[in-house]
Amino acid sequence: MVQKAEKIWFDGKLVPWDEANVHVLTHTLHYGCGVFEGIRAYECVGGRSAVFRLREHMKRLMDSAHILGLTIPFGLEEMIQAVVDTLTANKMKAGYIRPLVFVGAGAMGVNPGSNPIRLAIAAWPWGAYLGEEALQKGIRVKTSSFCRMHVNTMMTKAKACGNYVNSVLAKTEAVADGYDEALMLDTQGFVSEASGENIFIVKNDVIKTTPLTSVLAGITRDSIMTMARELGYEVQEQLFTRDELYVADEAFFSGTAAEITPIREVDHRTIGEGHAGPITQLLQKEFFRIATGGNPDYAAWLHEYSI
Ligand code: PPE
Repeated sequence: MVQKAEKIWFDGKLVPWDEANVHVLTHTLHYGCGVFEGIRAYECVGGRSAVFRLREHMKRLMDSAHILGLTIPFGLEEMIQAVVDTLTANKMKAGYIRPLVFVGAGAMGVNPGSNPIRLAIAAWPWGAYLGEEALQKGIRVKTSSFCRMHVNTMMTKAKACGNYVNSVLAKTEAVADGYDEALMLDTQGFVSEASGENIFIVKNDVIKTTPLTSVLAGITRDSIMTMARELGYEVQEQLFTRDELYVADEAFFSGTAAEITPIREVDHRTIGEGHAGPITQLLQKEFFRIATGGNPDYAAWLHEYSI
């Protein structure tokens, strides 16, 4: 269950959590044509708090809406302020933030027409996405029977609500089969991404991730590539196959919710030593140090606020 907060920002106003409701004929509820974001705020050294890469997330929200042809009735700066207002109204020093742009009620039929475009921003406390133990020990993964969408089937660069039907199918199958997460291949058969995470592998100290074809342009993915290069590692964006993953020295998932989650097993093959490898651990440590304000070189990634 989501841990309830006090207020939700809804179409320009902070409303009580229980009153942030919609009509059953809300267009997006029927056809999935909406876009969303997942953002984290961390409590920082020195008692302040910061939203991690807030501007980049809100820009991606605007891009996602643009791809779907939705015009958000709020500007970038207004939406950035709305996220901060949501956190402060709920006195949240840390948490997960979920902005959602959706097509409201009005006309029915697949054409959204002139139905209102609405924006809600909720925030709640959310610990480790795949469990605290997963961050340390790593998770067990299964290659999904579901492929990630072809680039002309769904718009994979958009963080679109409807895209997540594919994620839900893959994730529920993986969990029902006793795994922690699903790895999806693209329609050509190359490794794509997980239900809510990008993937990285490490081989002979070289870090590799999938290029931005069928995958979401993860902001954590981008942060990791920047950080890793700064730490002196070679990072490649290249297609790879599931058997290249099987023989990797290390592998991990990245995402706002999942942060950096090591992968210890794929399709019953142990990855590396079967626990978080040294490069994964180093990147995890550096990621949390940056997100909590411990590395001044990355101050530009943090949008500070105080409660
Ligand atoms: N791929 C997918 C499909 C995806 O959903 C996410 C985020 C990523 C990659 C990583 O993107 P980024 O967060 O910018 O590094 N998934 C969000 C939703 C998870 C959920 O279960 O809900 C998230 O991590 O917030």
